[in-house]
Formats: sequence, structure tokens, C-alpha cells
Amino acid sequence: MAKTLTQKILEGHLVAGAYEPGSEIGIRIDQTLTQDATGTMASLQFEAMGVDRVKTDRSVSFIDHNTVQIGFENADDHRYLQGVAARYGVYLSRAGNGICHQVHLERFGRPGTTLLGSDSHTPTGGGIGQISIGAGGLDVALAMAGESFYLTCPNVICINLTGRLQPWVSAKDVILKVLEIFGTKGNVGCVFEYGGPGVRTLTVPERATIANMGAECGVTTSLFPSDDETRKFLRAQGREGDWEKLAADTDAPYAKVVTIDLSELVPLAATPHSPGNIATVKELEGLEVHQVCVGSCTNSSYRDLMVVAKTLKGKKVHPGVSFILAPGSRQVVDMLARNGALADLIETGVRLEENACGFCIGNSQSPQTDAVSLRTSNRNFLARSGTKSANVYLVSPETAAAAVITGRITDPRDLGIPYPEVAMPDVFIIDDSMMVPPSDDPGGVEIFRGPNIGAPPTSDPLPGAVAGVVTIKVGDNITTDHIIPAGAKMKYRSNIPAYSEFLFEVVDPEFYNRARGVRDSGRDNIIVGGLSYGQGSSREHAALCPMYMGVKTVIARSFERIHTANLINFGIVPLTFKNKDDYDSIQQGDSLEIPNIREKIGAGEPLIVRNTTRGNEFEVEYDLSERAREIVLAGGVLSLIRDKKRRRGIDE
Ligand code: MIC
Ligand code: SF4
Repeated sequence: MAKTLTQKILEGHLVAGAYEPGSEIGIRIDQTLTQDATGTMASLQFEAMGVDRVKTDRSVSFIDHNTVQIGFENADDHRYLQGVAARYGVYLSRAGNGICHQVHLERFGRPGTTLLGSDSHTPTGGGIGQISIGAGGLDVALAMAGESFYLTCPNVICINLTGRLQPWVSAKDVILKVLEIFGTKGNVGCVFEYGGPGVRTLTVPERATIANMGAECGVTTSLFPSDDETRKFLRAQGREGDWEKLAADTDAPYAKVVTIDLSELVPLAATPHSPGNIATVKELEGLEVHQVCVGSCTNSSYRDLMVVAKTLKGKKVHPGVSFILAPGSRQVVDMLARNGALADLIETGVRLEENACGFCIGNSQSPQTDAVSLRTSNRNFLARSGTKSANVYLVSPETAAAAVITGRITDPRDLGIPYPEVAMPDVFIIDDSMMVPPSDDPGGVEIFRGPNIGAPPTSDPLPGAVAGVVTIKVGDNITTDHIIPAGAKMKYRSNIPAYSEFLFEVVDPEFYNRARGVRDSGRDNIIVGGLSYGQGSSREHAALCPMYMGVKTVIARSFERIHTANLINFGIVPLTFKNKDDYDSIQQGDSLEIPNIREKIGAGEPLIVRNTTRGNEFEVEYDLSERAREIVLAGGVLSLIRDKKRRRGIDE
């Protein structure tokens, strides 16, 4: 029977379940990546598992998010990560080496293998034909310990590309078109598999841009075939030996096929405050721009920065614009430095950031009040830039460069200059000296632990009944940036009591005090959410901090994939309304009771919620595999592991 490429790779890695879309499967993970903001907690969790050495083919710990280092906390975390990496067999990409997804693609990504990363943009690796999935840190720590990764066997959607991109239109416009078609919700459990004659016309970094931002649609991952273009890229990275030809079978069965004619695409933008709000650049033309930021794991490759450098050569930054550049990797900036493009950019008036996430996560370069900021990154959620009143538009490097010159949103096709074609280099500059290999003497490694690092909190088993208060009721499309902000607050990622104080800060600054009051009075905190609750990042702190505050359940109209897994991993029960209108009957502050929740979930029986404030009741549903039920009943994965260890100790 003909197979999709997704099926071929997943089947080759199957360790539990059968390849039937919609059912739970367990897969073997070949490679993992973590980044410092999620990796510090993941490393603490890995240490708590008591495993001596990672069991993967390759695990890499990247330091790329918290590189601003105001205060000692980030630097302490970096040193801790370096020790853990040396001790347990992990490669460490030092601060300054670049953004995890860009560097992993350059140096480690391998067609036909599986990669699990504690970052939602891990699917960037799909650009090279690798099944690359974002997950919470705890799931990645488990994979590092040799455990399978569990996911819903996906429905594979084919995005059939035809034609060829026109000048000034690029990969970002392709994925913005995909976002226009599919939106940011309703795609849970799907994979986008790209195919068709248009694929050949796209380089690996362009494919990676498209795969990267599939995360904004909420799909499990995005995947490109591995072809001659992939081979060329790997050869230029000195890794041709990692190449393997991979493609779907002709007539592979797809859940759906959507065709995009690349020749018809025009420059697009995602308007505030969602990557799913798509407009053409022409529609926005003329809007005054205050800041332009080029970089992030979506658009910071050699190709992207060369397009910007060539467009801006000999020009000056418009006086009303602050122009920021954060290169994706040390390799990229080295290439630009040696071919003169960096000098051209400096002459233009660029403000250079470190090779890191930089502006993208809002811990630097927050724009002015009410600013219009054009960014080549992937998320424009409210307040993510660090300035709540700012309006962030997501655009291609071409459209970003045009605004640097004109100071206004400008269709780059109207610049009146020839389109700068950028050829992919035959050879990239390869210098892995900022990639520290694991120690030859792991027993001799001393791991540094600064005062900001605490043990990962665990929770008690799920109680017999939940009796609590709706501490917050939120609407649709609540992202993890709403639940727990990143930016400057990220330095508390390894200090859960301190980080928890920022829960829901963007939506309701009083949440923390209310939740603390409820918890301290011995009652449970309950969160009520709308559609697509938990969009965006993989940050498990959006579940871990609520767990710490005594949240026992989130009742929502629907959930996104990674966040659901994180809630389960930390013993919080994700429940959905059976009748979607019941959402409207609840108000913040209502008292809810779920009698016999433990018994009912254990038996897989329906659950009734009593609203004792309003005097009504309603049914809720849960979609938990047997494995997930066991985790939730134990109070989370770490509690389950602890219980199992204890039981083994008693048996022995
Ligand atoms: C993001 O882009 O939102 C982040 C910061 O990279 C997150 C991870 C994190 O919160 O540390 C992600 O995408 O998973
Ligand atoms: Fe870093 Fe931004 Fe990419 Fe997240 S989206 S990994 S913060 S560059």
C-alpha cells in the first residue's frame, strides 16, 4: 500500500501501538534538543530520573534564549547546563553559537530520523526531512532517558506546491498563506507534508522557514521530502554522509490535499495579535513603522540575511526606524562577515544583537509605546515583544528590508530595484568550537548549582473529588505567553515559586493573589478556557506553575497539543465541555465540585461538574489514554516515577 513520508518514518520508529490515525502511538526518539529556558528544568527532571547517561543517538543542549544576563540567574543556569551536558553525554551549544533550530539544522539534523525538542519550533527540522516534534521539557527528559515519546498518530495533510516564487516573495509568504488557509486552531493531531513540483524550487533554509511556522497552526509537525536540494545543503555543511533520499509514495493516501501555486503568492503579513491574522502587504501599505527586527529561528539563515544585506547595500536606515538584526547562528554571521555583507549592514545603520533568540522572546528590544514593529519572527501575541501597546506585524525579510528604507510598510516589489538573488554557498564555514562535546570523564564532572535553582516540584495524587473555585475564566486563543510570560521573567524558569507570581500577568495581574488565597484556604484552583487553550510555546511552566498554585483542572472548549501533554505530565486534568454552551453558564469566582473525579477517571466514566454557585450541573469530557490516566491519577509523571521506584523498593 502506498504510504506518506510521515507514515514511513513513524512506522520505522514505532514502539507502541499501531499506525492508525487518531490512536496513541509510542515512537523511538533518535535525537533531542533542549534550550536553556526549558532545558534547565528538563535537566533537573532528567537528573531526578536517576539515569546515568542519555540513551539517544544525539542530544544537544542549546543556550540561546536567556542570553541577556541581567542578574546572576541566567549565567548560573548556563553553567549548570554545561555541567549536566558534560556529565550525562550531551553536546552543549554555548551562548553565542546561535538559535537551537538554526544550528541543529546546520550541524545535526538528519533525514529520516526523529528529533524531539523542548521548544515548539523544533519542526524546523522538517525542512531537512526529519520528523521533528516540539514537546514539554519533561517529555524530552524522558526521551533522553530512553523512554518512548507518545503522540496521537497523525492525520497527514498534503500541501502540494506548484509553480515558483516570484521576485520579492519568499518562504515566509508561503507559510503565511498556509496560516491564512488553516488558521491557528483546529489542526491538532495533523501533520503538514509538503510535496509537488514546487518543492524542488525551494532551498533547505526556505523549507525550514515553512516547517518552523507550521507550529503556529498547531500541527504536530511539518515535513519536506529529502531530495537533491537536501543533499546539496548537507554537502555544503560537510555532512553528505547523513543524506538519504526520502519521499512519499506516488498516490500516498492523504487526509486532505491543498494546492498552493507559488507563482501566485504575493508579500503577506500577519497583523496584530495573532500569526493567523493575514493581510497582503499592499493592504497595509503606508503605515508608519518604528522598529524593524530581522532574525529568529524562522528567518535568520544565510539566505535571509543576504537578501536583507543586498537590498540595503548603499542605503541608510530611515530616521524613524530602529533596525535590529539577530543572526541565527555563528556560522551565518561568520559567512556575512567574510563576504562583506556584514559591513554593508553596519554601514546601513543596523543595531546588531547576539546570535540568539534576542528580540523574538521579548527580553530585549521592546519597542516604544504604541509602536508599529515589523518582525521576521513567528509570533506576534499581545505583549510578547515586552510592550503591551505595541503592534507587531510578522513579515518576510524582503518586506522588513523595504520598511528599513522607507519607514513605512511597503510592498518590496515597489522598491524599484532589482531583486537580489542569493545563491546557496557550495561550502559553509564550519567551526564547531562553540559546541562542547560531553566529558571523557563523566564521573569527574562537578555540576554547578546556583541559588536560583530549585528541585522540580512534584504534586500529590489526584484527590477523590475536586472542590474549588474558578479563579480565572478566559476567552478563545489563550496562548502560553498569556498564561506565563517569557521575556525578562524567563530568568525564573528554574525557580517555580518566583516564576509563578507572573501567572496570567498579561490578562489579569490579580490572578496570582487570588490563586494563592484559594490554595491557602485548602481549596482547589480551577481555570476555565475557551477554544484552542494553550496555543504557542512548549513551555511546560504554563502547566508546572499552575500545578504549584494548586490548579487541579482546566476546563476548556478545546486545547492545543503540547499544552495538553504538559497539563497531564504535571497532574492537571484537561477537561472539555460536552455541550460547548456550558462555557457561557460559568462565571469567574463560581464554586465548582467534581465528585468522584478520581474513581470516574480511573474507570473511564463520564464526569459531571456541579456549579454550586449557580445551582446547575454539566457534563465534561476527557480524552486520556490508559497511560495518561495513570499519570494524572498519580499527580504527574515525576510522582508516578517516584511511586514506581518506592513500590520497587518495597518489593525488593
Ligand atoms: C517561544 O518562541 O515561545 C519559545 C520561548 O521559544 C518557547 C519555549 C520557551 O518558552 O522557553 C517555545 O516556542 O516553545
Ligand atoms: Fe527563539 Fe523566537 Fe525561535 Fe522561540 S520562536 S526558539 S524565542 S527565535
